[in-house]
Amino acid sequence: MKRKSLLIMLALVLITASIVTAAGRQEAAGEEDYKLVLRLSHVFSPAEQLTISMDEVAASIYEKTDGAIEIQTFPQAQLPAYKEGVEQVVRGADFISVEDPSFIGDYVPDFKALYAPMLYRSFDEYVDLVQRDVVLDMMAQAEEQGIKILALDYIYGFRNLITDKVIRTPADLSGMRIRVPGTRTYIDTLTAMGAIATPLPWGETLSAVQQGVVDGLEGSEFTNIGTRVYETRAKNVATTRHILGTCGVYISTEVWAGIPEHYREIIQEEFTKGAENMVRLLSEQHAGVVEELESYGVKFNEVDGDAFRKALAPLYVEESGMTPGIFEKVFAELDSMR
Ligand code: X3X
Repeated sequence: MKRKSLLIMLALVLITASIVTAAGRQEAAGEEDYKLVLRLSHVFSPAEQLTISMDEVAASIYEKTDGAIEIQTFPQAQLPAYKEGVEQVVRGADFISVEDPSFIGDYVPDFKALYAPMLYRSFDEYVDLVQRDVVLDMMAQAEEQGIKILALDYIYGFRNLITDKVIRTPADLSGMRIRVPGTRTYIDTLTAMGAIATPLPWGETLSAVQQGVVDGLEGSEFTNIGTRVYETRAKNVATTRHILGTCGVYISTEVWAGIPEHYREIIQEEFTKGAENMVRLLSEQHAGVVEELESYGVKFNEVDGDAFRKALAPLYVEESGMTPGIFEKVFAELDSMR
């Protein structure tokens, strides 16, 4: 009897082992056959580091997955971008949207606290903050809305005012039409700063400046040099540093879940490395870019920072849908770094 029981147990072990092996082989076979093409959309120009970084990350992912994950990159809003790009993600398209976190604010209002004006003194503070629980909680909320966030720190520089007129105080902005991207964060920020916030897609911006449709725009030195804003009549930069320009990388949670786990690990790792590289590069390049802009006749003008901070203070109030105390939590984390 004992011998018979042992034989039955041995048979069961062998059957289980063969099932597991077959499943493993099937999964491996599945991965061998697995192929996914993702279209990645953003608004940046070919000469901007964001564009270069996205192309490098896509190439690295393609190589490390032996071609299983092909990310086709589309700069300059060739595909749906801004709000429409994020909508593609939420709809579950095979699509990656690269926009600043204010565009996620429509789905998770707390992101308006992350991307609020005059919060950060350095790139490093923001990079540190997005790894802390207060932001990880925001990212979890985004996943509940169908948005998997692969990165938040593709920083392209502090946004300053870029105008034909010299600006030093909020009063100097009175009556001035300043182009902004089309989210409440930008509109509310430039309005509080004293301007007439004028939403336009980037593709219409420089012609609007040249034709006098707007009196200026705002953007970083990397925006200025990469899109040749310095060739327009907007030669005065008011160093407000009112918003830290940064992009996130967003993919549908449904699409993400369908990708085999070890490909997901490669994708996540490469986007993380890409952001680290871009922050390092821009930190190294900033002084040289300022010098180059000055050689093109761009003037950098100091501003009354206290006056602008006072003008922006009313914006640090929770809107409907925001977590109670979210601004206090963000301020507390930043204070802990200083
Ligand atoms: O959503 C990504 C950016 O925040 C959009 O900023 P925008 O529309 O001022 O474009 C920045 C330029 O550098 C694009 O070339």
